[in-house]
Amino acid sequence: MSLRNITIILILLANILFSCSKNTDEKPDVVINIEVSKNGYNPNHIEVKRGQVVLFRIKALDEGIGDDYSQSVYGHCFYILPPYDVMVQNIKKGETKQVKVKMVYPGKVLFTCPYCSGIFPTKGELIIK
Ligand SMILES: [Cu+2]
Repeated sequence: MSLRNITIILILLANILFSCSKNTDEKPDVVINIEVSKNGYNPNHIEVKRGQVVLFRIKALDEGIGDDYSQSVYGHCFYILPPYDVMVQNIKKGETKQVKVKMVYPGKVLFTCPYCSGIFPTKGELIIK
C-alpha cells in the first residue's frame, strides 16, 4: 500500500472519529426551538451545558435568500461554526428542520445563515458551559 493510500485512509478515519464526537444516536436532553427570518434568529443567544445532546428545531418564517426551489440554495440555513461545523440547509418558508448535536466542545460558538447573513442579521451565539 502506498503512502498516499495510507494517508487517505487516515484522513477518512479521522473524519469518522470527529463526526462521531458530535453526531449521536442518544436521545436529546434538550429541545431548542429557533425561528429564523430576515430579522435574524430568535433566540439568538442560547446557553447549553457541555455534554448535553441538543435537538435544534429550526423554523423558517420567510423565504430567506429565495423561494425558487429549482435552485441549489433557497430559504434559510442553520450553520454552527467549527469546531461543530453542523449545517442544516435549505429551510423553506414555514418548514421546520432539525439536527441533533452533542455539545462536546465548550466555549462560545457562533451560528449563522451563510446564505443571507451578509444582508440580514442572521447570526447568533451558542454558549456551551
Ligand atoms: Cu438566511
